[in-house]
Amino acid sequence: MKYQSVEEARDLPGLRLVLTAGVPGPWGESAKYMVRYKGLDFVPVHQEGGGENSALLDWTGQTAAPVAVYDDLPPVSHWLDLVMFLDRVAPAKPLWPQAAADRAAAIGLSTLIAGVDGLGWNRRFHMLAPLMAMDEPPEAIMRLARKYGWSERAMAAANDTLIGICAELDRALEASASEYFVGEVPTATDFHWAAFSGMLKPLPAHMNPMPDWMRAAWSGGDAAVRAGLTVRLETHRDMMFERHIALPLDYPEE
Ligand SMILES: N[C@@H](CCC(=O)N[C@@H](CS)C(=O)NCC(=O)O)C(=O)O
Repeated sequence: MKYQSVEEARDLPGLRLVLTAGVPGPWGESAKYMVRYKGLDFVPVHQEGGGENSALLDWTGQTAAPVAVYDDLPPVSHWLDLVMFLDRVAPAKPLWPQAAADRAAAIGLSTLIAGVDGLGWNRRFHMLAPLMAMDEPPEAIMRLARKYGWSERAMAAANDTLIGICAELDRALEASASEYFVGEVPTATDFHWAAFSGMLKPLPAHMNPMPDWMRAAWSGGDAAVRAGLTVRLETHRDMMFERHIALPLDYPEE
């Protein structure tokens, strides 16, 4: 996989997927897994995590990854819109269940994983904490802290929130009649969990060659938080990578 720059990609036809270079950002990873699961071709486009990303801002009205842009349709940059959008442009292998109650359950669980104040959101506070404790945090860190709601208070609440989220995900999986969170086939929730669970226990280096600093941050933290990754939840994650997601993960620097 090789990224195009925003300038190169913005006038191309078809699907462009903006991804953070060099790290397995779980919002971008899960988007990529789902695009590939659907068998869609896409042009990967470069985003610099924590960077200014001014060309991306000019193109899509925001600076984070992922963003999906299809032909001349409006850019889609929120995780929920992104799943809805993929089901719209490629209805085969739907990522949400059809039945309303199942759909509501899957979207609710994905919100706990990928949404504001969800698993990824709170685990990011853990990553930012040591950097925000520096006398002069780097500019990129300050930018991320501002963008993603860092505060001492948010950080203080993160452990309990994470423990509650993992308990609910485990309960949902236990209650499911299949190996997937909701229904008999994978939904977006299963892909979200596969990507975001790495923030509690990354896949080994030969499958996920992530930078050491990030592996350390994602492997660390309070024991009760890490224990939230139950055997059941980890088994589900491994099943997803065996059946539905290509390894090793690829997120080149350039
Ligand atoms: N708008 C996105 C936000 C996704 C997100 O949090 N992206 C992060 C993680 S990969 C990111 O791009 N961080 C680096 C940055 O903002 O520069 C959503 O809520 O779905």
